[in-house]
Amino acid sequence: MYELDLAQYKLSRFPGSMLEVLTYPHTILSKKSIPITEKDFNNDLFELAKDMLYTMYLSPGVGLAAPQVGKSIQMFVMDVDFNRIDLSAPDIENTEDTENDDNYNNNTEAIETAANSTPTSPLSSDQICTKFSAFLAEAKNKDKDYDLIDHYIYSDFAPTVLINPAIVANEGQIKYKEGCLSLPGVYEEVERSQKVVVEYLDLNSKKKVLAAEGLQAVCIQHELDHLNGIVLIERLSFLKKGLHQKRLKKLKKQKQK
Ligand code: QAP
Ligand code: CO
Repeated sequence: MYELDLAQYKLSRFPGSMLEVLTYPHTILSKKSIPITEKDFNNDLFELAKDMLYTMYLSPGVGLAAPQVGKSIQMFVMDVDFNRIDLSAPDIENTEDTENDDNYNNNTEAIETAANSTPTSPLSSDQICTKFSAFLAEAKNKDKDYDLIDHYIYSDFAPTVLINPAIVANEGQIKYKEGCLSLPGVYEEVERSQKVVVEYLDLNSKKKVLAAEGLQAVCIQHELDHLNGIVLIERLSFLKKGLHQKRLKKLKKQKQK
């Protein structure tokens, strides 16, 4: 049995290593990925899922599909509400989980901020130590699973691995500003279903059904698109697509220099 549950994440560095994320326009990103068969459920698949989760958490992202790391197979990982606290950044308002709607907005903002920010007033190592001690005391008090990597504390993990996923029902509409690790700097509103029911296999080849709404539903549809060779940019207007293509081309040229 492959256990990729919270037990692995508790009080130890979470497992895995960083994979290279392919960026648009890479040919693999436009290919339809192939279903995973019974013989593929082995340790290699488990290791890949582990590394994909690790890469997703550290990026940080909320979802990552196998084609994004160069594997054209029908698998993606997601976790839409883990916590990541930057110890080296001055305290920002700690928004508690209130209404779901607020939550979605906070999450994309958090992704956006983390991606674009260069800390302006980094704390001294002493201050970081003090902050970490305070967190540690609170975490132990609440019996909370957490992990410390660099200057970040990660907690509230709910890693999910979806294999051969298929949406079997959907309902409503939601507009959400999406990003993608394969499209650096693209944050655009896309319309999707507000609720979806997805059937998939877990890492033990066990059939699962998940009913999701809001951010999680958006994530499932975004990642399923990847498995079908559709990148977020394809869902934008002709004009926006052109602008982003131009910008991404420039970015790639700059990186090569
Ligand atoms: C897809 O995307 C998604 O450009 C997952 O510099 C997006 O995790 C599902 C990210 C929105 C639901 C809602 C993007 C991180 C992360 C960047 C991501 C970046 C750093 C994207
Ligand atoms: Co994506």
